[in-house]
Amino acid sequence: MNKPGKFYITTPIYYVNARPHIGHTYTTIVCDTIARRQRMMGLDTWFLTGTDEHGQKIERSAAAAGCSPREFVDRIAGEFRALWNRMKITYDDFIRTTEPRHIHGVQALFTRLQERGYIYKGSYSGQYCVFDELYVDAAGPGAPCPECGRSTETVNEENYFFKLSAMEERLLKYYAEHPDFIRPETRRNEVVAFVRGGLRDLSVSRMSFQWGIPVPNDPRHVIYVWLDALANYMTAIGYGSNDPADQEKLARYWPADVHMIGKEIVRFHCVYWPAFLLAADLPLPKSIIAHGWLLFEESKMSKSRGNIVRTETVLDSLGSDALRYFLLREIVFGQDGSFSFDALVGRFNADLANGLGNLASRTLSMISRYFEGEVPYPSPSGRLPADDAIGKLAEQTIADFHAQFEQFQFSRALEGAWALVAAVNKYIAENEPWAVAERDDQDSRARLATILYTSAEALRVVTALVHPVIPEATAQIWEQLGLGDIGQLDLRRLAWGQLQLGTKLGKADPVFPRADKGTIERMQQMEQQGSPEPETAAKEAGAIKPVPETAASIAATPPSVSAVSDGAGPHSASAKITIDDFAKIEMRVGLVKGAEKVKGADKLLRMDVDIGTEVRQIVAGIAKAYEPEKLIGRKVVIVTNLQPRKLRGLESNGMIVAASLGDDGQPVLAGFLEDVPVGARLK
Ligand code: ME8
Repeated sequence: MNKPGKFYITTPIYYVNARPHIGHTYTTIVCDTIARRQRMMGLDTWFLTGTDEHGQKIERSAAAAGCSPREFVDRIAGEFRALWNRMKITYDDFIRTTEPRHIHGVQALFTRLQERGYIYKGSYSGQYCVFDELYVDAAGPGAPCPECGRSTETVNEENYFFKLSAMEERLLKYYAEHPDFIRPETRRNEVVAFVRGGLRDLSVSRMSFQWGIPVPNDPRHVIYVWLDALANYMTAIGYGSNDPADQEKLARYWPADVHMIGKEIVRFHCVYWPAFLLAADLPLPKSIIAHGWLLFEESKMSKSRGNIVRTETVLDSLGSDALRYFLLREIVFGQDGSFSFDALVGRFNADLANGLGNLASRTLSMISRYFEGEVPYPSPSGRLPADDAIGKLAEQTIADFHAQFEQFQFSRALEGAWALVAAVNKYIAENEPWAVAERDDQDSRARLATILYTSAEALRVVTALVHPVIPEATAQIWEQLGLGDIGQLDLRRLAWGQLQLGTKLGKADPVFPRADKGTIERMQQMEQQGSPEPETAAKEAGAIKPVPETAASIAATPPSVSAVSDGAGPHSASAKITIDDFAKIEMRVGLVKGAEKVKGADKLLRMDVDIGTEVRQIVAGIAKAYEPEKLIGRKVVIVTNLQPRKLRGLESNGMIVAASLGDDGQPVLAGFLEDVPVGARLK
């Protein structure tokens, strides 16, 4: 179903059990870039993002944070929105799954599936992974989730089921007839293989918790969080509403052109979502594009692994354009890619400050100096092959850039644009306009005009092409070129030679001041110090899994919500956990055998702690409060069954328990008045 002239793109709706990090930002930047470009290509574009706010994981996170689910989701959803606003992400709508419009839409979809005979009542007995919100084939109580390895929980419930098994053939037929439906090819093959392996009916309701959308006419059940979440793509544009304006919007934009997702949620988007839509007799999205993971220290950046980079750190240091450029240029779209501060600063200086920034400032300042700030016209006589070569390269770059962008090959497209930047910088160096300007004859004046026109025109072409990627800097360069508001540009018409003679330049200011040597270290320090993470404890408790946590983050956690509280914070009754939950945490008496400061991290201490059975290395954020020498020989409390995590390249194998005082979370270590043997368990 083709609707020419419109383009509808979505990000996943992000879980609100963790604050946004650079992984979420990556998907959002990719979508924002595509949306900006499609608008510049004249398409009526709708860009949707939002937050996924229901489910057991969120309910537990809120309980652990000591607030109501409503307060909790409002706060974190607000943080996502604030970050996107700060980055000037051009989303047209932000859907929250707790909004009435969404709730009505999901219930309407559920009813429609029921009426069409695809939902029936049965009972489910098996394992459920709360972290993935996924029913899994796992051996029994507590068995690890095959997807993520975390403990699963046993569910014995009366449930509503969706007849997924009935959709096998239809899905396979659909994939075969729509080769572009799932991209890239590798993901498509995985999905086809998965469906060929056989589909079982899917439980689409839960009874064991409340924080969800009630099943219509049976409010003891809430609707399965993935059926709830996936429907956002339609409810946000009016599905389920009777308002004619909503219906018009739905008819205008659905089906979506692109659902952009990370590769770990392919199954939900490429099997469940199309199955729901086929069963409901609704049109399917045109394409689902799965990108790879952003890795940090070789593993997927995720809050639960404790290896995230906060987006704010990069924004505060280098700005949003730098991050956008880096992520799109450095990562081959579709594949996993590593994030590092070194690479970020390296690219910033080489490509933005020295490359594009330098081209802009030298070209504009020479036009100001030699032609009183008015674009000179290239003289028809005395042209050299080098002048024409730049024009040809620019034309080729425009064509390639468009083709590559359409294929989501962002890094190749940018590589091509920067090859043009490098060629023009080289052209300027070789043609030495400053030397030509010294000569006072008419031919030299004409030559100077040609060199500067050629440079300025190439700058204009690159600026227009990369505007969707680095919108702020390019808007400035555009103004400095005297071209006004870049938002008015029609990218379809971009061609070589459109810069008008006599265009009056605006005021020239450098757009990318070089990052100095200290930038990397400052960013590392900002990450080290972090910002208060109110959901840290919450998220981990929500997942009910081993928690890679150390006092480093506890110390940075405000008391009211920290894993260890000074008792000052408000804790509601809903914050209670069962004795079984508590029993999962193994705490033992440890003896500090050695302690030293971690180089370059003023908050961290590295300790060797004897826990009775072995000596563990533990890294904790207590260096501001404790001298290392004074800790040696001290008995402390260690959480011993946490997954190890890396801090500053050092593995921390356990967590030291501390109270957290005041606004800055000053840590005070837990200890004993009586003598206790090393290795004794706390219960
Ligand atoms: O899965 N690298 O939400 P979520 C690249 N609510 N992308 C990453 C990333 C990383 N390290 N970490 C996160 C959910 N992302 C569901 C989605 S949609 C109907 C429901 C991005 O908060 C990537 O897009 O876990 C990934 O798919 C998404 O965030 C997962 O966000």
